[in-house]
Amino acid sequence: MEQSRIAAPIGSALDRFIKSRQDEFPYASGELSQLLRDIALASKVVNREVNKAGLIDIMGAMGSVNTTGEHQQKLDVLANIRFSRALMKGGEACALISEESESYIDLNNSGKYVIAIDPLDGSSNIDVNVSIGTIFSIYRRKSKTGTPIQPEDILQKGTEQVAAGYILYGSSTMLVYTTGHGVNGFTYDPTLGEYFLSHPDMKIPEDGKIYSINEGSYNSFPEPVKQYVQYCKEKNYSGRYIGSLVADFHRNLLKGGIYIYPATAKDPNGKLRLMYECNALAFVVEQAGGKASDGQKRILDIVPESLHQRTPFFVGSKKMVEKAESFH
Ligand code: P6P
Repeated sequence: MEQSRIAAPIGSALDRFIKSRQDEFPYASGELSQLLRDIALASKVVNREVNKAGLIDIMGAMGSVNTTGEHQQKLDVLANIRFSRALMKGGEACALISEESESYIDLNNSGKYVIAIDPLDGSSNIDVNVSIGTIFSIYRRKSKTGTPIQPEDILQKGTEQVAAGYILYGSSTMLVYTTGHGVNGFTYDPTLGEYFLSHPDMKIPEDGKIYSINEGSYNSFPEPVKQYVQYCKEKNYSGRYIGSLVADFHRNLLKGGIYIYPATAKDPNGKLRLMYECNALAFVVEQAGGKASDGQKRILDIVPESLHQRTPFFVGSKKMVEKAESFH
């Protein structure tokens, strides 16, 4: 019989919390715990740079574009370097999939885990001081450790995630993650350089009255999406769209709501990427009692065919996602 877990008290430091939950990780002898610590450490460095963005000349686009054609802001590049370095030095991850890298990065070590990451999502908001975020997924490698990375290590569907989460660099910085045993949120105290448990066992309200979608693309939405948007208007729901996925997702997680990035004329498969944006948030939202689909199919069941593949994304309160799906 599973030992009833004593809830960690609010204010527990992240390190202590991770250690106290280590027994939840099957056959992990501390590597996954260390990996979560490596990610948290990198986020503290990125947080410092995000908060200084206005002071040091790292604002604004770096001129280059990333693998998916989006203008790279300097902080994107810095965040990618910070997370890659932390994971490489940490030694627990053998490969890294990143929005900022065309193909996966072989970290040349015998780590048991593969990380998929969007180092800084919503970075076009940096210059206007809007919240931005990091999104990450953790998978176990399928092939034998110490052998060359195989395609089956890299293109894994969302149900294979062993952990996932995000960091929100907002009015306060928060780390929210799951290892498949619920969702816990930690708030960063920069004066102590530590994350503390502030939102234990997070659950998304089953229903809500907030819908997040870029209605500027309304004319090119698929018919079912147009019908759902009209439905939201008839119900007098609130439209809330920050233009930063992690910020919209986090607000909806706390208050109830739905975020939709559907197929549009510009992005016929949707704009968001399966491997390092949608899968992680789909895992978190399901663990919090919510739902995530492409409008019809469960996100976590989508078998990836390429690293940067996009998917329409409907994520949030279970009843709201189901209502949106009912128009399809
Ligand atoms: P649009 C940011 O580029 C992002 O990936 C998400 O963070 C955000 O929700 C979305 O794209 C905004 O896209 O087309 O509405 O500006």
